[in-house]
Amino acid sequence: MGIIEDLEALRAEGLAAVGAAGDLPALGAARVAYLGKKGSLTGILRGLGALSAEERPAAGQASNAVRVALEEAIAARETALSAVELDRKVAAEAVDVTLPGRRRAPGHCHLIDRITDEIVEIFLGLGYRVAEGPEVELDYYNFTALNHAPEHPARAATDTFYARDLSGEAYEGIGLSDVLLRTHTSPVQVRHLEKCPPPVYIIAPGRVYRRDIADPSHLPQFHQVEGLVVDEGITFGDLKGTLDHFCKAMFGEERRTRFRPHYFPFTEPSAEVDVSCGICGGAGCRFCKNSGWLEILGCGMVDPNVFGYVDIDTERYTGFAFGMGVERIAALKYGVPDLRMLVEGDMRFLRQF
Ligand code: 2U9
Repeated sequence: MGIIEDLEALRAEGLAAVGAAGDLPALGAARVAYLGKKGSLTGILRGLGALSAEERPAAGQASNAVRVALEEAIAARETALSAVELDRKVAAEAVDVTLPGRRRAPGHCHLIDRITDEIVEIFLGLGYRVAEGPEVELDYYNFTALNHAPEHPARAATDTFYARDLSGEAYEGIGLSDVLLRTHTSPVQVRHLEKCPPPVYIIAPGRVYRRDIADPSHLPQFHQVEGLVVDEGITFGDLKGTLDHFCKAMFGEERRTRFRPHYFPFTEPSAEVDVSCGICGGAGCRFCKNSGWLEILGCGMVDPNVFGYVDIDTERYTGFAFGMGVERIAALKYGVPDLRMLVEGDMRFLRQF
């Protein structure tokens, strides 16, 4: 067979291979096989040298024509395959904008902060102001000025977190540091009375610390809201009316209150306040341990000894104070069986509020 026939066979075979290439890599392989350095066309061209001078121009032209035909076919096939490839990629990467999104629960205020705000709002509505103070306190403001005797059990290192005294000068009163983590927000109010003369109507929300082991009804860190009123002519009747209003605003207008005698170092007389059970309406049920009542706060008339520490004239002024634990109020309002659930950070629990 002559070289012209070889070239025509190669053209037909090459065009068929180009047409059969299903993707760009296959097309690349066909290009190498027919036009590459070791390809079929190059092989035939090497044979040109053996031809006579008359035969050579026609064979040269024919081989050029085959090369051009194959290059054009490859270029056209490349364009077509690229378009197919692009279509395939676009289809594979397509985003279905009609699919529903993944829902994320939005964050929100912790139950304890929300209840604190609710309590504070009720007293702001009565004209009280918010007072704040340090969580790291002096023994004087936390205990002494609040009429705690030096041997009062709350001062024991087993009940209160004391800062370690690095100076080596032990505090006389208790043989420890006089710096501690406040056990109530009452020192905020002592500091307020030192600075501001009556009339005083303040509410003191904040975090407090007691050396308790966490159990269903105790946490070593919890939150209180305390209130203090000092003015001329303040009576126990004002205290009862104020806290009855608070309980109705907080728990519902149908709720009743009762005051039981109690003892606190800083108030005299003192009382604990119960609110009628919201589950049974006071008839008695498991929630209120069959008593019909739930204990929610403590209160009393400010002890004159406390006024002595802050130089308030006890002939002219009287006052009342009260305090409540926010975790306990939250637990009562929402039926939380264990205070530890409020601080464990389990989202399945916290999301409910
Ligand atoms: C001053 C004078 C008196 C604050 C008061 C209570 C009663 C009280 C407890 C409730 C539950 C603390 O969280 S709890 O354990 N508190 O019962 N607190 S009267 O009396 C004051 C405060 C400041 C100057």
